[in-house]
Formats: sequence, structure tokens, C-alpha cells
Amino acid sequence: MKKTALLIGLLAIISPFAAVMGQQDKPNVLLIYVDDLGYGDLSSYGADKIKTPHLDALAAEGIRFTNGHATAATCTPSRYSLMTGNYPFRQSGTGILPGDAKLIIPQDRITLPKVFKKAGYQTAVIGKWHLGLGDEVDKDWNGTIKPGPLEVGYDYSFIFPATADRVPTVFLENHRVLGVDKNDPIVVSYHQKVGDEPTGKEHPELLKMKNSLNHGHDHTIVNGIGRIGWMSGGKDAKWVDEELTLTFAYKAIRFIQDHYQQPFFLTYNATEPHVPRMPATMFKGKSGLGYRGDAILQLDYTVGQLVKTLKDNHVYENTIIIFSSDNGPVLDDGYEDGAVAQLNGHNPFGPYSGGKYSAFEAGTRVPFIITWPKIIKKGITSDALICQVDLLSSFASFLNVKYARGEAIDSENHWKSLIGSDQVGRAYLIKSAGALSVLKGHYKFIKASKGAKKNNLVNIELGNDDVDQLYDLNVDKGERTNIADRNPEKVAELKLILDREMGK
Ligand code: NG6
Ligand code: CA
Repeated sequence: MKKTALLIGLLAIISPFAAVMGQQDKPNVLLIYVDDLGYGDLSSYGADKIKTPHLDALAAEGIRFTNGHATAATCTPSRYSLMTGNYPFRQSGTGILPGDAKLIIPQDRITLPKVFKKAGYQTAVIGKWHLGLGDEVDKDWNGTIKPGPLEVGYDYSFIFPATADRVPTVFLENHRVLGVDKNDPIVVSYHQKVGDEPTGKEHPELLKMKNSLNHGHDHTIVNGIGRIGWMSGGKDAKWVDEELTLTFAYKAIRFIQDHYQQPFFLTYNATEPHVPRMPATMFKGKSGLGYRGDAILQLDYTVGQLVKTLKDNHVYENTIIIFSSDNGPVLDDGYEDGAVAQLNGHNPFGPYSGGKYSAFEAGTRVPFIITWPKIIKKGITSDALICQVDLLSSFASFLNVKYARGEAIDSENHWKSLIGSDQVGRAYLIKSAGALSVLKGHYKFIKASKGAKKNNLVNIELGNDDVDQLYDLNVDKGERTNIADRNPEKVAELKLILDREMGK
């Protein structure tokens, strides 16, 4: 036992005052937040056409939640909630951001990483960001870029700005783009072509992975892949897609190796299986399900590497690992990458309807796994209603961190559910995916909305209808039979909840 731990243990016996958790006893927290992974994408969640042994081992080590949610069905709004503890409908401009967007996380309010910072943790974010950077859309990508992750609670960041299908396709370490060269400045635009790099629209013959019909992704070509937005310069700064995850994983492993002796909070924002799916060569063709499946194998491998690093440094037992996804799955999200052609019976949606972009359950109900070997029992399955927006308040309560009333108003303390000692969780949850919905017990209410019923490009039902919808998920997980007419009281109850929440 470390000397300090011994001392704390001793003090705990002789003085009630010292029973407060010592710095050495605080668990590390590794949040693995992935991109577009579906409820049915892991073998521990029922997939039988793909094997995810490292994630399955994690699920067997702790709690596998069956009723865990993102607040939205796309990336930016879900991440906004995770960071701020607020539903995305409370702030405008929280939809999918372009790659040059400015930071949308308020700097003067509590955030999830700030909770850890206030409790004395070292905090880092590695991977996808997609919450905007700087004060302005027009910014110099060759200079200091802030505010960003460091201004909203992280001590260290190694990110890419938005998504891998949006320019600029570069890494940023803290405030600077890696590999900038003043003789080859980076210029980015989301309005018009800049420079003379070929675009996917003009030169489809240069693409190593074709764009899907009518999807876009036909602006600047980087690494043989058409992107959204135009970019010129930065020859040495541009990444190669096949090295993205290996780079992020390496940085995450280094962070753990450098910080394992003090409590740390590491957010690892994996890019899998978001488009463009272009896994490292060693994973290509390995799943038999196209690059989407290969990307999931790569993700699984990376999780295994992170767990191994924790074990090698003897901090695994006292590390809380949280694994979840920012939204549900999509097959064709803009590139011909085999996700549809080689699906081979794989069902990323599980028993649910919809998918990414959708108000139906597959849009927001996602894999959610929590382990903490020192405290959480092995092999628990929990049906508690939990949501990513609650991590902020739950950890603040656990770590005894205070923040102002009126901040993080949608974040509830569900610590007991998160560690498996309560099986109920939230009384209800509001989800924003175009149409707003309320999940309460086994009832799901979707408010009437004018949006399209289906997104034909991605072949996903969006859950919109011009009448209110009510489903009983106990008997109708797929949200096929609208029972609103037969249950006016339930509809009124859930509508009232929504109105009250929206009025806050
Ligand atoms: C959509 C893109 C899609 C993906 C998504 C963001 C088109 C037609 N579709 O607009 O490819 O980039 O935005 O995904 O351009 S998210 O997971 O980051 O929200
Ligand atoms: Ca996403």
C-alpha cells in the first residue's frame, strides 16, 4: 500500500474528519465516447455478425445498461449536453456544426471536465471535438486558436475540430494545429472553393472511396476522400485517415502513463464508426461487414489497449470506465464504404426503429457500460433510465463539487444508478432529435412535428408525424403502433412534462 493511502486509512480510524476521500483514493475516470455506434453493434448487446471481445469483457466486468441515452440523435447536441448538463433545446446553435464553427460551450459555467478539475483531477480530451473553436467562424488556423477545450475545463487536448468528413482535416494539440508551416498556410472556407486542390465534384476519378449518390461530401479531396468544406495549404498538417485512431490511441495511452499517479479524467472521443470509415490497414476487410464493421473492430481493439494500459500501470481497479455513444447508427452516411452492400444480416439498431437523426429509440438509446472493479460488482445488467447529461451532476455529487444554482439544470444526480445500487434512475427523460420526445417508464411520447417522416438519403425513419405519438415500449419496442388516441390521459401527462421542461 502507498504510504499516503496507509496514512489516510489510519486517520480514517482515529478521526471521522479524515473519512473524507483522500486524493490517492479518488478513482480515475476514463470516458470513452464513441461516434454513431448503435445499440445493436456490440456482441454484448446482441450482435451476432461481429465480435467485440474487449467491449464485451468490459460489459462483463461491470454494468451493461439497457436504458442508457444520449440527449439527441446527432453529435453536437449530444456532446453539448454531456459537457454542460443542459438539454440542447435550451441553446440555439447546438445542431451539427460545420468544421469552422466557433465554440458553443459557455466558458463561464460549470462543465463536466470542470467538475473534475475542481476536485483536483488532471483533465484531458483526446479525439473528436465538434463543439466549435475560437470566438469567430473566420479564424487563422495557423496561429493560436482559442477558446476551445482548455477554456472549458480540460488541462490538455489533442483533437480534430469537427468530424473526419469536414475540413480542416488536421490535429490540434492545445491551442495549435500540429504541423503548420508558414510557407504553406491553411485556409478553410464553408462558402466557396479556396486554393486549387481538386474537389470531389470536379474530379470524382481521384476518389479512393466514392461518395454516395446525392449526399455531398464532394468538396476538397483529402487523402483520396471527398470532404464537406474547402481547404487549401497545410500539406504537412493534414492527417491520413488510416492513422487517425492509432494517433488518438497513442496520445491517450501516453496521457494515462504520464498521469496514472494522480487522479485523472480522460475523455477519449473515438471517431468510430462515423464516416468516412477508413480504418488502419490492419483492420481493413477483417469484419466481413465492410469498413463500418472494420471500424468497430478497430474501436474494440483500442478499448482493449486503453484497458491494458490501466492494468499495466496498476490503476485499473480504481478507474471508472464509462463507455457510450453520441447517437445511434447509420449505414450509408455519405460514402460507398460497404456498410449497406456488406451488411450480411448485421443489425446495428437492435430491436429499435429509426437510427441516427431519428426521434425513434435507435436514434438516442445507445450502448452504455460502466465499470469500476474496486466498487461495482461484475456482470450486472441494469434497466435504470440513465442519460449522459447526468454525468455532470452525479460526479459533482460524488466528488462533493458545488456549482451555481441555475447551471447544468437538466443534469440529475443518479450516482446510485451509475454504480449499480439503484435500478430505477430518472423519472423521465426529454430527447431532442428534430421532434421532441419524453420517455417515462415504458411509455414514449413524441410530440407532433412538421419534419419529414423519413430521411431517404440515409434510409432512416425520423419519427416525425403531424400528430402526437405514444408507444408502449414494453410491448412495442419498435414504436410501430401509435396508441395516443386510446390513452389521452397518458398523452396529457407526458405533454405537461414536456411543456414544463420547455418553460424552464
Ligand atoms: C451530416 C452529414 C453526415 C455526417 C453528419 C454529422 C451530409 C449529407 N451528411 O450533415 O455525413 O457528417 O452530418 O454527423 O453531409 S455527427 O455524428 O457528427 O452528428
Ligand atoms: Ca455522432
